[in-house]
Amino acid sequence: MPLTNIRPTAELQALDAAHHMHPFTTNASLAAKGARIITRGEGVWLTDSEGARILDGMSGLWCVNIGYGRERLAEVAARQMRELPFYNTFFQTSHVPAIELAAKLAEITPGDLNHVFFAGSGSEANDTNLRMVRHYWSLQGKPEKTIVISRKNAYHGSTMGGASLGGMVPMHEQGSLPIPDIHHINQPYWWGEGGDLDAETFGVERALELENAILEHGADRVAAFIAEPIQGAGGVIIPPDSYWPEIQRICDTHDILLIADEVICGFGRTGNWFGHQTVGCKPDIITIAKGLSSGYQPIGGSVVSDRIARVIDADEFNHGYTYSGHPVAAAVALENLRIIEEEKLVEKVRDETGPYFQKKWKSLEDHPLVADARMVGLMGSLALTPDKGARAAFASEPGTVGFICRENCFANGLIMRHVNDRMIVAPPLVISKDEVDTLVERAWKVFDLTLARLKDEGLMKAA
Ligand code: PXG
Repeated sequence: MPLTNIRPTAELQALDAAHHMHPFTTNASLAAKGARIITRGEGVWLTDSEGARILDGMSGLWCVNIGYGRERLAEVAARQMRELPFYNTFFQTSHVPAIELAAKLAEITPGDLNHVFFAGSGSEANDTNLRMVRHYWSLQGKPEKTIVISRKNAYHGSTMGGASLGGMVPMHEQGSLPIPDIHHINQPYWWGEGGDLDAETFGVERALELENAILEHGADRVAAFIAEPIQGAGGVIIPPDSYWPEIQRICDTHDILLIADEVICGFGRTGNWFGHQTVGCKPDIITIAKGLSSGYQPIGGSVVSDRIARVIDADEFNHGYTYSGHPVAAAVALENLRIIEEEKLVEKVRDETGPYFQKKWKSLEDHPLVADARMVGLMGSLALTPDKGARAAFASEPGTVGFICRENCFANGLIMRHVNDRMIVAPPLVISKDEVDTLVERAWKVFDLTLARLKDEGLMKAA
């Protein structure tokens, strides 16, 4: 077998710096420092090219739900490559993996979400959704219903459509985004933006922004509302309980389609198969990717209700990707779903490791630097703060402290992400209680180191 890391680390880093443009990275700074090169994975553990072991608290990029090193997925991929490595699904043909996977998804998704349009990623799937909801209303004789309402600080991908739907200002600043007819309302982030309101009142207030936006544009202009059940990349923002029921009421009242972006929340992450089941809403379309294949193959898709499919299927939808329903990716995804079922990973997250980790995570609030340590299923975040009583942000540029903390994590065998000054975890769903203990111990140590450095550098100041 060819080795993946036959060159010394420094040589790999030099080639990486010379030729590889990393996503969401200042490549010039990375080049000066050298990327950490990950060579292997097993369970929740990664190994780098220097042989260091790292506990992956982020499941790769929120995706390796069944953990690393699954032989079964490698075997299925090899078998499918030998049998039929590729065929398209465009011209009146289909193939076994795409058929079986679509049927399986119809089975595990609730209600009448019974139809799957495949894509290669979450971004592509959201582009599909954007085109599909507009086309749907057009076929219903309402071509002016084109506006999609989304939220500030949402993440829906990096394509033109995905980044426009997302509410990330630094993304919009590059490349003249958002594209027309996409509007953003405020997010239900109580800890950071709730002011003097109690969380539940704030949740309703933020949901009512949707109704106000619909009334402002006119319901006859608004096609859909898109949202992550729990925002992931935005900082694991868990909305107040009052938020989603109000959103559902507003979508129903005004006949606005609801798209739940399940790219992170799907496939057990929140302790149910899908995040919308956890927050209690009934989407017309869900976006899936990541945990669909546990990241072993790039695949995403849109699962669509009977109501929408009936309309879309009556006409030719001029849309599709070469790799829509790619046979190897579909076969691997199907096997991944079988593993999630056989090992009862959704139930395990809901009843065992989820509640266990949630309690441990909450205990991190005893650390002087930490507040708002919350977790749903195995998706959690906490705020680093100079003054938890005041729910204060740091005086430094947002993200300065989070970045220091993340670097400390990396140096201490733990991967956590930072979003501004929130720290995030979303470990593989196979994480054991012992591994949860290790993660929390390492996190505590990292917060100690971070606090010491903040004091040294005079950064423990509130804005
Ligand atoms: N929707 C959601 C909710 C996502 O989290 C996408 C769509 C896009 O999926 P693709 O497969 O096109 O990447 C995502 C992706 C981060 C981070 O830093 C999160 C994502 C991607 C890259 C980085 O948290 N989520």
